[in-house]
Amino acid sequence: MTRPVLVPILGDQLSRSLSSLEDLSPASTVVLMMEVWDEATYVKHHKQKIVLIFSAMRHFADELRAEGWQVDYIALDDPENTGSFTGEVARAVERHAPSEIRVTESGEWRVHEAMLEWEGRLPCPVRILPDTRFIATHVEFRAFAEDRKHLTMEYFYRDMRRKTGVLMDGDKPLTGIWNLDAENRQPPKEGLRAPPTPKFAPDAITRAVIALVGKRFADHFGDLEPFGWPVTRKQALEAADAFFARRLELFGPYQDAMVHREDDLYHSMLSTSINIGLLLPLELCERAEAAFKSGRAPLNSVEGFIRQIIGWREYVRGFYWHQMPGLAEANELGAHRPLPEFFWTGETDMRCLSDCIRTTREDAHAHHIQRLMVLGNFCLIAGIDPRQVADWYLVVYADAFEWVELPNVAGMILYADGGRLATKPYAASGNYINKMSNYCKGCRYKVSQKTGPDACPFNPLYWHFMDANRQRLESNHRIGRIYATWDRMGEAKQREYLESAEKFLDSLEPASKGWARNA
Ligand code: FAD
Ligand code: DLZ
Ligand code: SF4
Repeated sequence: MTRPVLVPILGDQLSRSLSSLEDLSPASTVVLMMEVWDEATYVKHHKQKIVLIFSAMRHFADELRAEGWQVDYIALDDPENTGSFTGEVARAVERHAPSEIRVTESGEWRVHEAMLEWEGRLPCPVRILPDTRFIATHVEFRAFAEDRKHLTMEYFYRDMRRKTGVLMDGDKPLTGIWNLDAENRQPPKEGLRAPPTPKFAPDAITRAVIALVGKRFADHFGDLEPFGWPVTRKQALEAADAFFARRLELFGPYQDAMVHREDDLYHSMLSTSINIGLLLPLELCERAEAAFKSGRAPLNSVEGFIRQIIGWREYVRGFYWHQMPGLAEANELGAHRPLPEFFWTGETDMRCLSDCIRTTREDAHAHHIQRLMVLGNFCLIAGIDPRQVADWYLVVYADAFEWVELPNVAGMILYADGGRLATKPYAASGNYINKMSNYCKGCRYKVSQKTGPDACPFNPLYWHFMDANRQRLESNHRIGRIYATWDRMGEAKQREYLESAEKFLDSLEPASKGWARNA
């Protein structure tokens, strides 16, 4: 009897076009899928994230079986389960005596390091294949990054447009313009409401996983139910259809808007499906392009959506692999304040933060501008320790995998990488939040007040941050000019700002241990 090829498929690799399955036939292959304790607890993921991954894995295994593949599926409560990928691959090698292990590279450094050791530990060859669901290869990103001090996403994005041909006319951008961001960024108009995002009622498989997670991960952050994320490709395609039909049109203009309790707005809500492999990034870009070409959506929205995916998403992935492992330790601004407890409980009078944390807890999701300009901006200007911030983001979002979370946290929001990813820190006072949201109207703090106990805390914190980091930021041409305004204020006003900020920071209760990682 010929020995089979063993193909481990991880929880974020649920695509039929996976490189490890290419050229293999069901008759000569054993697919291995593993629910393992280590992955579910290396940080204490939001309960809905675990439900999403386990349920999508179980559905994907059933789909493969229906196509004739042999799937060896290890459930979490299998009594023999060793709890780790390496342990389960070793057990599967004993069971199946494969001629070879073929695996698509992992998204995360931590797992990649473990995979590299398989070859030495196991009695068969291990082939690690590139993840061809991404558009840029590691080699292409390295070539782009070489000799550049700042990497500038925009130039990388143009390379990706050229490579894919999306929104291109030969080697020129369609209509002559690469980036239409200037037409977007509109504040929300009064009463802004978007068509709802489809939510999917749990079937028997998902209900069983919900029961398992409720029992085994009760101390993890977040609401377990209602759970409505797509867990199959069919459902993910339905969610994409709804986005293209009803929300893409206004995606661009309201991309940066925030409305109290209007959680999804015009965002696609597709990141979980893309990141675990139910949808492919390029197929979504091609559908967006088709919507423009057939007159169903304007270019500013279509280009904005495509830029998020073949621009930002690809760029942060390239950046992660280029900058690891150092990125996980980066703390260029020397920020050491502990994450406040209210990030876990949502109990704060700051209405913007409490709404963003509420949607995070309820849905394991917050949209980009909430993650960037409310939660992220707060962590930046309050000087919160980057490792604690990164843990929080990795725990709380259903779409969080380190390759995409860490560059956004260390690079985009915290400037912890010293400006390699973003050319300036995204620091802002309450004015920005007031302009782009309806949060401030109902807030106990006054956004127009600059200092004192009733002032919006973002106002003094902004100047406290600028003052504390003057040495590093003054020479930055995109932000350095702000110090002229600071200097013009005079010492008494400056002292008021700094004292207000210090008072607020002193009042923050540090997070208790145990939310993010097991002690
Ligand atoms: P849309 O607004 O509809 O955007 C479309 C798609 O573009 C997204 O689905 C996503 O695939 C991609 N995208 C948009 N912005 C980014 C970005 N900055 N980086 C990478 N991809 C992007 N996204 C994740 O997928 N996982 C994360 O762990 C994650 N952590 C983040 C942490 C911080 C601090 C910030 C500022 C952003 C983070 N993002 C992350 C990016 C972004 O916020 C989410 O992709 C987005 O909110 C998902 O919702 P959506 O699908 O409705 O996105
Ligand atoms: C996030 C996650 C969780 C919670 N559990 C599992 C699991 O039990 N089995 C699995 O194959 N994958 C899981 N994942 C996703 C992995 O963490 C992810 O595939 C790796 O980190 C590589 O990106
Ligand atoms: Fe947030 Fe300040 Fe506005 Fe309150 S006043 S919602 S704290 S920005």
